Amino acid sequence: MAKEYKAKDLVVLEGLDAVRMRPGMYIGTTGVKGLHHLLWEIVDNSIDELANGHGNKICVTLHADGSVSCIDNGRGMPVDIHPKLKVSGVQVIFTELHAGGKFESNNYQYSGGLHGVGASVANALSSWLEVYVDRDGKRYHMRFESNEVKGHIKSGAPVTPLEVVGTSKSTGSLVRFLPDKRVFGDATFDFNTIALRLRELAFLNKGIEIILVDERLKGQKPHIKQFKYDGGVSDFVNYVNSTKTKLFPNPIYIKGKGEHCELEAAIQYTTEYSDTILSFVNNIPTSEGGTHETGFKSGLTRVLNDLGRKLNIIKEKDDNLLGDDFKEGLCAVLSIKMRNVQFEGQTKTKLGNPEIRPEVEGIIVDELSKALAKNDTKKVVDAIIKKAQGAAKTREATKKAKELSRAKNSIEGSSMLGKLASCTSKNPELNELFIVEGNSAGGTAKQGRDRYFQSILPLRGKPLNAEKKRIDVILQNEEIRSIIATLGTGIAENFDIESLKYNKVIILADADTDGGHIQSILLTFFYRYMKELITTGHVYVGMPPLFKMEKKGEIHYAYTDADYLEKQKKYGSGFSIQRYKGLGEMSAEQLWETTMNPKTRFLVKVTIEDAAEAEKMITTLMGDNVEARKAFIQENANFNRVDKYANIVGKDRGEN
Ligand code: 0RA
Repeated sequence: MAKEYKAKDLVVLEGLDAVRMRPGMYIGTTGVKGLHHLLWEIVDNSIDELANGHGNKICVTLHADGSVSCIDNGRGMPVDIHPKLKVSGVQVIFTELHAGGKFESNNYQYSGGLHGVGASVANALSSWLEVYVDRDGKRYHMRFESNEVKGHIKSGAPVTPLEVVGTSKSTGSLVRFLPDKRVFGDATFDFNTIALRLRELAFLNKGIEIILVDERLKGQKPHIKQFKYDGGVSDFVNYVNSTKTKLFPNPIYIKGKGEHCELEAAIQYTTEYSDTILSFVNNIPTSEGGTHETGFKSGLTRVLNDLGRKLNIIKEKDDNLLGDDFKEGLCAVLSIKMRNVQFEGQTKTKLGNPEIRPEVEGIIVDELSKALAKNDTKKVVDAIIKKAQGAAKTREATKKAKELSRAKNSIEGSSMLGKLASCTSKNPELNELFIVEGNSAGGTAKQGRDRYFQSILPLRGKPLNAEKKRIDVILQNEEIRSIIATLGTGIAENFDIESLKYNKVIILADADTDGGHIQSILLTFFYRYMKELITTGHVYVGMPPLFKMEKKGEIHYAYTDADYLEKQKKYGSGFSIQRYKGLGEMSAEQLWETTMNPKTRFLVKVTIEDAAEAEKMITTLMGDNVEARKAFIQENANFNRVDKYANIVGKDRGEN
């Protein structure tokens, strides 16, 4: 019996060793993103417990030693012996790999979790992990460690059994773990990233209180944020719209249930032209939409057209309004809970389950009709339909503007191309386009480039926020027009990758907040109107250095703060240091050497995830309020630069 137990144990541990062998397969990357993934797996378990009605409070703490803990006041993880695996529930949770869903139990109706690999992945990739469980009047404890045994690392092995270490009057679970430096290097938890996700979870699970504590600040009080939203998805919509002008005071709230899913949604309209639909499946953001979003939109369109006719706001002679017309100014949060989720799409953030589309449409039709049938909602219906009618009117104008722009695209050297410094080569496979922030930096880049294959397009001011305007307005923006004309591909439905005139489109902006903002705006524009340019791998971000270190003719450039500290260690003291505040401070030769020469520069290839993230940031956080945007940028001043650096080390350097 004892032998058999050991054998089983071994199989389990081999599972965790497999995670360590190929972390990427389980958590995507071993960079900052992967590190946070460990925490999400742990937090998701607590959310599941609370969302199913057990408990109401979670506290996440970033400890000074680099570990992180998550406490909840749920029932406490199961401590009894698992009938098949013959070890405690706690041990199962942290040593068994779960392929989607929860381990063989119907205890939870639905459960979240990013990829359903479960908490065991956090254990596998940690130096140590400790669990405390309060339940049945007792306090239980168990500890796991990853130690080197005969030259290889045994991942997440129990080093103490699950044992009673005290008593307790309450119930709950505490998990604390230290991500392993041998896996994640120097990556650290980011307060803002975690706060953003915890806030999202608090919106999606109304009434649950989530607290985030950062104890890592030397000599300072811990940094604490608390999230609790009794209004749930409605509070979420109000938050997204906090700086916008609303068409009616309170979001429309919808709740319903079908054969395959449960649904909650909140809907509001603003005077904006863009739409923000934030959809979620089991608390996971579905940025690429999917069948639930499609069902939602058709339900919304159907109900509003019907009501418009009934109330004679849409006249008999007029056509029905289109789904796109009802999208203008729409802000909605759609959250569904379901089993057997199928994710699809480029970033696996698109719901694929076909049965969900008609089911969501049906729920929306029923529940939205009910919500809008009340007397006091006449004004609401009126406002929404008038807004959509405005959108329909510009639809025709938009069509014309597009045709116009397409015609102009084909005119080589039109007035819009005045600022472009073209390269001499006519070979699109070889040519590079640098989109450079600011006229003066543009000038330097023109002098510094290899004019045979590098073209420079300087951008004067900030190109306008692609999110804020209708497509016809965007097309009238000088900066955007010149980009479209320069690339030669057209946009939106007319986009044609075959006509692309450059192999690499490189965004070159200062490494400061404004530069980061311009970068986000350009990525949002590409994401929205030239998606294929990104998916086919043509978009890059250039990385100018932050520091120049010089000693008696010996020169080194450092590209991040960490890089600088490293080089200081490596090359010793006595260097004079120049900190570059912008591209404009570099000479043409320096810019070529550090940022443009394919042999020595750093380039980051933009992925569809990067662009989606930029878009999400612009859509959900920036809107059109300048103050809110500034505050956000201040808070996130480094704009992923360190992340980006992590992406390129040893990969894209000198690549051409
Ligand atoms: C009782 C039964 C089950 C889970 C839990 C309690 C529980 C798990 C966690 C994880 C973090 N905090 C927790 N609190 C309670 C089994 C449920 C299932 O897997 O279906």
